[in-house]
Formats: sequence, C-alpha cells, structure tokens
Amino acid sequence: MGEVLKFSWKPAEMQRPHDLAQELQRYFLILMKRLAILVILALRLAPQLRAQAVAEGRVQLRRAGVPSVVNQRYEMNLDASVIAPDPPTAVVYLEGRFPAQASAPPRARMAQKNIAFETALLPVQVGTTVEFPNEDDTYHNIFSYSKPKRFDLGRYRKDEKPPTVFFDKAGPVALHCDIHEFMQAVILVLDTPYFVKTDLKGNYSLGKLPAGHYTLKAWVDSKTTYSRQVDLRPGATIHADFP
Ligand SMILES: [Cu+2]
Repeated sequence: MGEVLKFSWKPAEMQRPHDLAQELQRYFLILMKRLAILVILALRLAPQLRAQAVAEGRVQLRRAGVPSVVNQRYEMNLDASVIAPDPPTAVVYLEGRFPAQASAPPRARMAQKNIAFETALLPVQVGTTVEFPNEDDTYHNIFSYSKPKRFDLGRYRKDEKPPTVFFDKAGPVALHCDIHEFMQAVILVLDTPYFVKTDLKGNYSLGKLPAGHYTLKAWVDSKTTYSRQVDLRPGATIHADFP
C-alpha cells in the first residue's frame, strides 16, 4: 500500500511547483480583472459622489387661517385669488439648467381618504402622471380650474381604477371636490427634478444636488416665492433661510 502511495505521489510532487505557478498566475489575472472593474466603477461614480451637495434651512411659512385656495372656487378671475396649502407648508427647489433625464419622473398619487386629500401640498416635476384613488366609501368629484391644468375627474368608487392626470406645465394647481366644498389641496408642478417639501415648521433639507451656481427658491403660495443665488460646492452643505 505504502509503496503504491509513494509511487503515485512522487510524480505529483514533482508536478506541483509548475501547477502552483500556473494557479497563481490564473488567480493573479482574475484579481487584476476584478481590480480593473473596480477602478472603472469608482471612476464612473466619483464625479457623481463628489458633485452631490446639500441645502438646508428654514422657510417662513404663510400664517395659518389666511384665506387660501378655497376662495378661488367660484371666482371668475382666478388670478385675483391666492393658491396656498392648508395647513401651510412650502416647497424648496433648485432652478437651473440640468442635463435631461433618461427616464420620466416616477408616478405620484393624491388619494382621497376620510373626506380629505391625503396631503395639502404635493410637489411634482413637469412630466409627472398623478393618480387620484378614491379610498372612501363615498363619492368625490375632483376638479381644477388652475391654469397649468384644468380637469374634472367625475365620480368613481374605491374599487374602480383611479383616473390619472398628466402634468405638463409648471405652476400651482388647486384641487377641489365638487361634493365636499371644504376639501382642498395644491399640486405644485415644477420644472426641476430637485425639490423637497418643508415640514409644518418650515424646515427643509434638500440633498443630492449637483455642484454649481444655481437659484434656490421657496414656494409658499401662488403669490409668494422667495429666491436666492447659491453656490453649491461638491460634497458641501449650505444653509439657506427664506426670506
Ligand atoms: Cu369629496
């Protein structure tokens, strides 16, 4: 037995240095390939990671209780009334020339639940499709007379496929319900992919911004938009309050 083993092992041992060298060479090549892929990925990601800046601060909100969107309802001259979210919140957004995006903005939704819109203010980018699901057991009839989009969704039930509206023009769109007069909301259509809604105190943090010189704006209502120039440095956070 021992003899046989000895006999069979000997050539293998002699072969080993050669195999090992080949094996090492193979591993080295695989390692180099992986390293090259990592370097390429890192180089591709680096400008994006480096370029991201953050803007944060506080927006002075509209005082609660000031007549807003609901008063627009039966007025003939729509420009005379103010479109404002209730409760007051604002939207901060970055304005400038940005490279065209490869894909359409994601769908958004404005549901009706407990005889109210699910949010008082919904910011969306131009080119966004918004769904209006009815999650109540009663009917609603959502409509808007606002310039950027006029529509009337009619009545539909909870179990029906919700109608959608495509928002292709920038501006505030006041939403009303023909059945429940107190229901109101605003869809703010913006010509930028960079926007964020403030909290109820006016605080905001807008991240993933491109580096460069831009205009940072804060929309409070249809007659109040604050604006300031900002210099966004790669990886830096700026503090900007409005006004
Ligand atoms: Cu309603």
